[in-house]
Amino acid sequence: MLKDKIETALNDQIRIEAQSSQIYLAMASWAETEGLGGTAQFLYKHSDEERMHMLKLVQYVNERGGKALVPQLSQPDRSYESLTNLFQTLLNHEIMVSGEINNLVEVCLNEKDYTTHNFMQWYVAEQIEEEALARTIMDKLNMIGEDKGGLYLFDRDIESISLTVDNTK
Ligand code: OFO
Repeated sequence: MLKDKIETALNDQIRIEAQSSQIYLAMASWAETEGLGGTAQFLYKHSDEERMHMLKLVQYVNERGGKALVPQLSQPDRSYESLTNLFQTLLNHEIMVSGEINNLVEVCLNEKDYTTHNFMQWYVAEQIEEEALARTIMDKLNMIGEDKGGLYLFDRDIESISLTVDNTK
């Protein structure tokens, strides 16, 4: 049985993962309308992955005798100044998420819930990968700058970048 504090913290994380999925969906849609098809596909995939992260938490909470809450979400930004602006927003968001996951891990330790602590390690590892990937993308975009040819190649290649992650585990 989950302690109340843990259940609340996990439900907060469900909301964050759902909101991440929503934000990346909005980013994907913006990219698609800007003719950035590769970037759009990358972000649609990213949005799906965040939904899986949410789902894993929903099922975990319910399996442990808690009640997962499906959250209300806020409207994400509809447009971005540029690809660099979009991916900087994504990186900042992932840094925020990593901080929230660390807080959740701390709650697990304080409450001596080692099962949830163990479950959360997947998310800790995932955040390292996602932040690293977002930083690599930002490095590339900073290198490219305003160069249209470079941006064309970036958009073509990003589609094949995978976000790590085996969500089946
Ligand atoms: Fe859920 O991994 Fe990013 O936010």
